[in-house]
Amino acid sequence: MSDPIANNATAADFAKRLLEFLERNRDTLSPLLILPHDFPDPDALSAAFGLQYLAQQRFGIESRIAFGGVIGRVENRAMVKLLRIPAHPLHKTDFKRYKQVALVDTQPAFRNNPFPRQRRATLVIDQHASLEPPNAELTLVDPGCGATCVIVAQALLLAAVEIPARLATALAYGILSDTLDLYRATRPDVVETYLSVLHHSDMRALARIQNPPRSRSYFVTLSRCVREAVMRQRLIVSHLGAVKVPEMVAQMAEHLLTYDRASWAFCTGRYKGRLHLSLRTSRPDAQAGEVLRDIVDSPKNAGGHRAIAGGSFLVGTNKPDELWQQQELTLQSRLVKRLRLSRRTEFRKAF
Ligand SMILES: [Mn+2]
Repeated sequence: MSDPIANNATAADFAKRLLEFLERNRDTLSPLLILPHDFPDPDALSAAFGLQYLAQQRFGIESRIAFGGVIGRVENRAMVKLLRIPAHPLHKTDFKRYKQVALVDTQPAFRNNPFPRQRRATLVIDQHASLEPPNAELTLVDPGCGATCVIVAQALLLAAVEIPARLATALAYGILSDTLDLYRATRPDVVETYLSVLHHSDMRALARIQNPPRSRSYFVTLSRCVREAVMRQRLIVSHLGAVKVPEMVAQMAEHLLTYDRASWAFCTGRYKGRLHLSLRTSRPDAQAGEVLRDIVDSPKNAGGHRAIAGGSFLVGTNKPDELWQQQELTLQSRLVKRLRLSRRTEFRKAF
């Protein structure tokens, strides 16, 4: 057993542990399954991509990246395509075939991955505080690192392996997107890690990922979002109804939060029998993750950090519209109570 990692640790301290672990177990870790959370975001994808590269280059460990759900958001699809990230939809037999599983940007107990509940993971690398101690051989959870891929990037830098441009670009974008362009990077080592990988990045590719061409369905959803938006004090809410991809819900909440009269934005969207939720806030003292966990029936259905929270729960397929609406409005009124909005105010059309 190694010593616990100190409270004032940097991402490099976690990265050292990762390198030691890979070194010590290099003969037994192949083949490794690398599992990001469902509907992986840029941070999860780049952490997986970086871990795969590090394991292969430095330790000769072979691995496969597989995820639940789909990659929906346009930026994320552009990222996977342009940077040729070898991420595959999870196959039913993957958990049988792979004895070694590394979870990145998620944990065995989280509901946002299909990892079998009773099983012990090989490795957990994450930035989200644990609800319970993860069942894993090695746990690297650094809630202050801004993005999970910061730990992986640090490991690559420490191991002094050459970082190819497409990996460096993925890591840079992963850090940017999880920290709101470094706005939420509270530790100097996070910014330093970003600058180190940026140095190796393909700036043209990065710009193309950040401003991808958007489909018609994107604008259809955007217009519905704006039309349906209601506002009460500084809370703006929009129920999007059926969405093509669940990431759209988070993206619309982010859009709404840029409204100068809003400091909280909440969106819902219906996708394959589940209601997907996204909460965003610009209040520096807020805990969006806690707020969202408080308003859903089971706290396990939601998660997040200070400024960002998301979740989903099953409503059911072929359920009547009224049932969906009822769920949406229940969440909305619980949110009003939870944020202690004045009783003398009411929701009005936002635009
Ligand atoms: Mn993350």
